[in-house]
Amino acid sequence: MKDVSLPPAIRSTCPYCGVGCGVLLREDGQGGLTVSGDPDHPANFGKLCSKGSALGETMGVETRLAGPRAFGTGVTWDDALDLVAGRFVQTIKDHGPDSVAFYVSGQLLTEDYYVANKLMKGFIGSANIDTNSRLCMASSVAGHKRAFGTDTVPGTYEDLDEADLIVLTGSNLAWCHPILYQRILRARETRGTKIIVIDPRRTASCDMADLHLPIAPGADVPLFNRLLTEIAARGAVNADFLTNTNGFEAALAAAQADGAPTGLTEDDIKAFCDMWIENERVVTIYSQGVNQSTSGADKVNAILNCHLAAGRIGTPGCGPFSVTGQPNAMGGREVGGLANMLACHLDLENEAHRAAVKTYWNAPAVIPDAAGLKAVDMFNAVADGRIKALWVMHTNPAVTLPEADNVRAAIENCPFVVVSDITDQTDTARIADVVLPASGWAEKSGTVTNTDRTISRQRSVLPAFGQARPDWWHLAEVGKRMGWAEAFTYEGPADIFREYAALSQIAGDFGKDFDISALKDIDTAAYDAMEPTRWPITDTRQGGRFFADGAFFHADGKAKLLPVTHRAPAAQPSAEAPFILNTGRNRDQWHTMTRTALSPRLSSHLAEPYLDIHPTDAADLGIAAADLIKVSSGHGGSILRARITDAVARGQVFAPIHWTGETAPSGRIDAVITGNVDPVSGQPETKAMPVAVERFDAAWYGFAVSQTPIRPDLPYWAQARTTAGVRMELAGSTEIADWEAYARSLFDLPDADISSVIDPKRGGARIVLSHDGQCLAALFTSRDPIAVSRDYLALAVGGDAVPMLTGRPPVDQPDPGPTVCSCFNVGLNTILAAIEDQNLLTVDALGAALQAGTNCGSCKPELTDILRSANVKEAAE
Ligand SMILES: Nc1nc2c(c(=O)[nH]1)N[C@H]1C(S)=C(S)[C@@H](COP(=O)(O)OP(=O)(O)OC[C@H]3O[C@@H](n4cnc5c(=O)[nH]c(N)nc54)[C@H](O)[C@@H]3O)O[C@H]1N2
Ligand SMILES: Nc1nc2c(c(=O)[nH]1)N[C@H]1C(S)=C(S)[C@@H](COP(=O)(O)OP(=O)(O)OC[C@H]3O[C@@H](n4cnc5c(=O)[nH]c(N)nc54)[C@H](O)[C@@H]3O)O[C@H]1N2
Ligand code: SF4
Ligand SMILES: [Mo]
Repeated sequence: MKDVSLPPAIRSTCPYCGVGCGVLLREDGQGGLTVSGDPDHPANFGKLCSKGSALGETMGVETRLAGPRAFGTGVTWDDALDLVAGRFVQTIKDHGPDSVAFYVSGQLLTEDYYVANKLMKGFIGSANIDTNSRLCMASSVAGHKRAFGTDTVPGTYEDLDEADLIVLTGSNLAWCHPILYQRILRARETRGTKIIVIDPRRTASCDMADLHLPIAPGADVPLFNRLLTEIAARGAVNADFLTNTNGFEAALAAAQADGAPTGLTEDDIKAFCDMWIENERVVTIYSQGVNQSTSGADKVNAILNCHLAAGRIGTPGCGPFSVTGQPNAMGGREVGGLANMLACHLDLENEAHRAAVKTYWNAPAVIPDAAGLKAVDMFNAVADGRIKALWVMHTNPAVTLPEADNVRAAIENCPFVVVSDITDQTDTARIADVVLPASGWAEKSGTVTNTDRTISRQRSVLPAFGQARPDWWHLAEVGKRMGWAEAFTYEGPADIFREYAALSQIAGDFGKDFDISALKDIDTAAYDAMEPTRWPITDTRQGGRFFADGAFFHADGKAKLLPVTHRAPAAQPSAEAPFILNTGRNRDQWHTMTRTALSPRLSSHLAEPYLDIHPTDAADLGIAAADLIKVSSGHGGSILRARITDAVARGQVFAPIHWTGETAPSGRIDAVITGNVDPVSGQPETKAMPVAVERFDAAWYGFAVSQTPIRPDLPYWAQARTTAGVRMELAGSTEIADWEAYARSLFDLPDADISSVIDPKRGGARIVLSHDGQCLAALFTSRDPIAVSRDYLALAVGGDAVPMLTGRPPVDQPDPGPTVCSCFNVGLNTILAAIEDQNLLTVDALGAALQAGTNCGSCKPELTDILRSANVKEAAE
């Protein structure tokens, strides 16, 4: 029976990755949300991954910014907006339009993004608007444009259901697009789809793969060149389809001449080519292992060359498939949010396009005819004083750009910096002059476009937090105050969307692919009710795949195969920096963690920053498990926890990107990475950085739990939320004479009751601070990496102080161990015990026994791994 007391669910879209899953949201009556998957959304049919399932826990009242702030104090909206508009106007007057810049984000809604682009390119008259998509999708955009004459993802998600072979290259889909990965696994079960993973690391995505190719970092071009050579040699070229293309001969000649080493065995390469050529229906999915490279655009074209040559594009189960990272990475490309695009896939360099857009916007400024500053250059220009006023929206560049410490210093020294964010507790917001409170995703309305061109609505379900306002409103209010009231007066997002859809008709009339003009007269009620819908959306065309008909978007209507050959990563290992640092994502965290770190269960999957290093390398460097490691380059260093694993090859190390000044100041991995960019796309190389690696010699190591967050002054600390407060890893480089006094000042608890066991000889201490017998905080230290029952202690704070002093759970209270399944909160120790007690052999059996892995399925690869090693151990015993 239906529960009539529940408010109706509102359909919206998950604000994290580019899969673009539909969610059903309900107010829980306590200022929060309940979240479930939308069974009717074509991206996910009701399923959600661990991050999507935990959305309700990440609303973060305690970290939200409630009102505008300027120069460290709260101000009214009017004052804040006047200040921003005034400073931008003055800077432009004194130094010209190119002295200001916007740095925006693929997480903005299309309506926000559209207004930002219009304000900068049409009214300020500069192309200095770039986005974090430069760090993410730029190489794919460049590759698509070179091959297709347009930035189009040809295929749809249905292709994943209908393929015979799926190749993942530079994509850890199992962790980064989990719902698509689950979709592929279903295809594998139902129709036997084969999976190949090309990745220097063995990732969770390799778990179910038929073949893992541990490619040398940066060697995708020679591998796909080899494939193209084989396609030609084995008669797999589609001669009919080739008539729709140019450049095949030159591309093939370049491929044949390449021959650069790939780091793979001849058997592996042959197996790859055999499977690719023998399976007619093949989808090649690619992501940051391809894009984030100084040869990123060439890698994309090497992949596209193969699909074009074989004519495997735009038909069911076939095609190259660039998966987008952020929820609206695609929408940002459509509105022209990048410094080298105009709007609606129109081109800055094209005079007719510029004139049409200028007329349509009734724009006063001369629209620039050349690209503005791309992200890395933009922050170089901030550093050297060319940019004097900067507005950062919905992104955290002081953490996520290469040379992050230099970027942070540049922002600090810039004469005027505005940040629009939901919180002011970020590395970037902390150093801004003005911080404007943005409405969070569940409080605002608009549209996003996902990886397969499906436009979905985000709908507001909660009232705005404090005085927060949507990002488009920040921009429009500033635009009005800069003197352009008419152009920036919008009632709401529906107004903006209509204007945008009408502009897309102009693009369509120029022969562009991006055309949603059938929606240009949509009324606000229909906009509010809009179902997920895939573009193009015109009077004659709705959704579908591109290019099967051989019609491309270069002037002659043909596609282009490009001659590309291997270029090694820009920086090469040397005696000073012999290791190659690769970076990427964790399953349960989103980028700089401003939202996901608020969820205790997401935070317990991997609770601190780490460096994966091969056992032989670790042994050579005298690094033991759980030691700390220092990685460094010429301009920065990071201290991270050692994870010794043969998932990385010798000579390579891997670190996650998520930790910041808020959560682990030494874990800011982009401080180590140099801003070398792809010459075509401007995308920085963040996956192949030569670094020095050494053991970090700490005087002591510690683990702490506390009811309230703290910010210690130590060379290493990492903090994660728990349901009881926070848990922290610590390391110090000076000897502590009085541990009790140290603990009191660390937790700022001068008057708490204290009990302790001190072992000065071993540099060890166990200290519990309490009030009325209830633990407020506890600290455990040792000269060596500390062994205590972390997951027990993390939950015990706030409870009875006495048993905690041992650092071990009482016998009747088992320690669950680190979380593996975050949906049902199942820990490693619980899983190991169940495997042993109940003799479990399969992931399904584990699911039946503990529920682990039965909701989103994101932890299934780890469960397989645990089963494998547990059963191997048993066999050996
Ligand atoms: N959980 C989670 N999911 C996310 C995000 C998140 O923060 N957390 N972020 C979203 C965003 S914005 C993005 S862009 C996507 C990114 O999604 P992915 O691109 O899948 O993720 P990454 O971990 O950055 O990198 C993918 C893989 O590239 C491999 N790689 C490195 N160098 C090479 C190489 O030279 N060749 C090849 N073939 N592979 C290489 C790395 O080892 C890594 O496993 O994820 C999205 N989804
Ligand atoms: N070394 C290395 N560096 C990388 C990468 C890598 O793989 N390796 N990946 C790169 C990639 S692909 C990406 S996409 C970037 C991501 O990097 P960023 O975009 O810098 O990271 P986020 O944490 O997503 O930043 C989003 C910010 O927006 C805020 N926010 C949340 N909701 C709203 C809202 O509604 N409005 C506003 N105005 N703000 C909001 C959040 O609090 C947060 O501060 O990192 C890049 N950097
Ligand atoms: S796969 Fe997960 S993070 Fe991505 S959109 Fe779906 S629920 Fe959100
Ligand atoms: Mo991204």
